[in-house]
Amino acid sequence: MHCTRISLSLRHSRNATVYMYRIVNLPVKIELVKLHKREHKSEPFLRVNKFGQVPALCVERQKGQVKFVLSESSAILKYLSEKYPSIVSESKMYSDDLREKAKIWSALDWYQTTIRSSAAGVSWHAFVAGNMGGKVSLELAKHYEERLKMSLDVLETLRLGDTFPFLNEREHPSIADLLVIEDIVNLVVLKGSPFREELSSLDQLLAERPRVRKWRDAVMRINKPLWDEIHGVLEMVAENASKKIDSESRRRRFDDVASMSRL
Ligand SMILES: N[C@@H](CCC(=O)N[C@@H](CS)C(=O)NCC(=O)O)C(=O)O
Repeated sequence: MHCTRISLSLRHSRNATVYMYRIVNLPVKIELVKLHKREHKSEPFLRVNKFGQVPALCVERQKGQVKFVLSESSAILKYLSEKYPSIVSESKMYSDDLREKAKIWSALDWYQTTIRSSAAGVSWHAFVAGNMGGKVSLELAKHYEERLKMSLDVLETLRLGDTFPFLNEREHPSIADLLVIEDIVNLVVLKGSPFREELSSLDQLLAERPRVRKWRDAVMRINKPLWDEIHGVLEMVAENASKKIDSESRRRRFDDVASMSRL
């Protein structure tokens, strides 16, 4: 029996892989890994992926007998695109043409050292670290924000164009669009950051970069109900954190007024 199993987290930014499997309906079983419960560092998960990170693709020979494990989202997306060429060519998210494929790889490689490293740095230091038992840091969040803005400017002026909304001026989205967008839309968590007044919000970053905003909307529209289902969790986490900050600042204002009136 040959079965493909994928371990993924819906709480964090590797949603590109889930979006892709579900859009093209790949025969992959998706297992959620709860990072906040540190399941990615648990013995059973480390037996599958020794790097202790999501996503991890795991091909089992038969139940419990692992045949092949692959980490790194872009490698997983490329592997599955090559493995299921008919499915992927129907959705046009990959290509049989070497040059077109190389353009997709180029966008994926570019993303790792630009958008990924900066956007994940901002999200982590402004919000996620606080939820994972660590400390948030405005200084570090600002440092990564500078780099993020430079990367978004390259995306706006050089990687996207006006003819078609997708990367490499493609008429159809590719696996690169699905991955590159994720770290950008994950910036929604900045709503719930204690530094939200000091940092640019996702909406501000997109308002200043109309091509990036148009591209984000186009990737969402590939399958809007599915997009909402996959990204709803993060929106909810950010919204709840933001409400908590609002109510704490209302309570502080109330306490200040109460102590002034006692003077
Ligand atoms: N370069 C890797 C990054 C994977 C990654 O950073 N995954 C995060 C979730 S988005 C994770 O597993 N974090 C937990 C940890 O590093 O301990 C990829 O593209 O797959």
